[in-house]
Amino acid sequence: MRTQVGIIGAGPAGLMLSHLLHLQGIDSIVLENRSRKEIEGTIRAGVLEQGTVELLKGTGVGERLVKEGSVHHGIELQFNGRRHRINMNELTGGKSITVYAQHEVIKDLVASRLHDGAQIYFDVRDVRLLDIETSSPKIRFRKDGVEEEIECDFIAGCDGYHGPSRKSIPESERKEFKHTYPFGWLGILAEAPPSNPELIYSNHESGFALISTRSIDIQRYYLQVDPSEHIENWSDDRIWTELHKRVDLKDWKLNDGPIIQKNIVSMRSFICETMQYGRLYLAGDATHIVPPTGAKGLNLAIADVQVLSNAMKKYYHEQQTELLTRYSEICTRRVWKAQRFSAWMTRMLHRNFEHSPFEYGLQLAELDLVTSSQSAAKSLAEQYVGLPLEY
Ligand code: RFL
Ligand code: PHB
Repeated sequence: MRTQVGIIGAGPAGLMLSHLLHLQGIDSIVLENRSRKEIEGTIRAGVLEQGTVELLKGTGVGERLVKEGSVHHGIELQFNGRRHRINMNELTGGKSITVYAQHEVIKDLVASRLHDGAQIYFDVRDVRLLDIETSSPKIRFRKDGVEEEIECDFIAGCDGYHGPSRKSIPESERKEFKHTYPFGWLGILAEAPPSNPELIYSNHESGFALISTRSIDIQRYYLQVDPSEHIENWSDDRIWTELHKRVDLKDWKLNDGPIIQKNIVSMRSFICETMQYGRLYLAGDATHIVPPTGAKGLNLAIADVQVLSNAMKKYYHEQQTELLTRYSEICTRRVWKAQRFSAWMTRMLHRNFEHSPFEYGLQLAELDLVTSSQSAAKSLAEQYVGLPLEY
């Protein structure tokens, strides 16, 4: 087989890249080791930045997002038993975020790609990258027990943190930065009506809680737990008791209902520099992980492939290699800023049980500042709705 761009991974990064390249008349093949059903059913992100929404709408994959997504003009921060609204819309000159589940974005992208005749191979095995330092890199894999090979001009490694792409770059050529947080998130989906028109990020003495939504009858809630916790230790009753304790106010109670999904994720930051080597370009979680408190992971993945598809367009249509050469440099600037924001939000909102009362006092003062100073709130709002794509 031959294509222009071989894409490993059908997550938001890989599918969106394939879609953007198609719109530029550039051919790609996508390889995914899970089934279509699995990728369309994995529960993850919910918050889309303004720029991500505009890109999805502007490239013809935003129809359902417009109908079913929920546009939010603000978020609420809760601490010391009081709630404070950050009016993002006003603070950013009219910007907003949209709550629309990641697996719905995946469904929309897969449907659009298949409609446009794309080649997506699901359930592939044993994906290997070869000759990435040459001008004709190759991807070998097995499909239904048969060994296959794709020859291409470029490989895009969009295969998440555990995929093989990043590891194909010699260790001596990549610098990796890692940080682990002493926090985990227990996430649930519950059958209940929305509790609040906007997201609530709550800092409580017993730990952080986040109130998000999915639809008029499904809600998404998160609780800070120890990262070594096991989900079996969390009965539905225990989850509801803890959620109510961390978010209820005198005159406001969280809506609860049957829990239809629950799991625990740990939290870390990771950056791989470089994001490119030879003819291999990395994008999304394959090259950076952020803690979910800033809601940036999927948005960064989309920003990466926007830069990459533009660089490839310049290469194929104008024979210019400058943007391709600068891909890693352009993306890592944005990635570091998103890391900074996500780490800051994480530290400000979670309860660190190793902290002294003095450190906890500083944390509450930070929340007080962000919710009382317009310039501090503006900085949060600008980053939450998404910094502009600069290059
Ligand atoms: P993905 O989504 O991990 O996709 C990678 C794909 O590659 C496949 N793959 C392989 N394919 C072929 N061969 C191999 N050997 C392969 N190995 C792996 C995988 O099966 C998969 O389909 O990475 P991508 O595309 O870079 O997208 C990144 C996002 O998924 C991620 O950053 C977000 O989910 C992070 N995130 C959030 N991001 C936001 O922007 N806003 C949010 O509100 C938000 N909330 C969240 C989140 C992540 C969370 N978890 C579960 C960590 C909330 C949570 C709880
Ligand atoms: C979600 O709705 O899943 C969500 C919302 C905000 C975050 C992370 C996840 O910061």
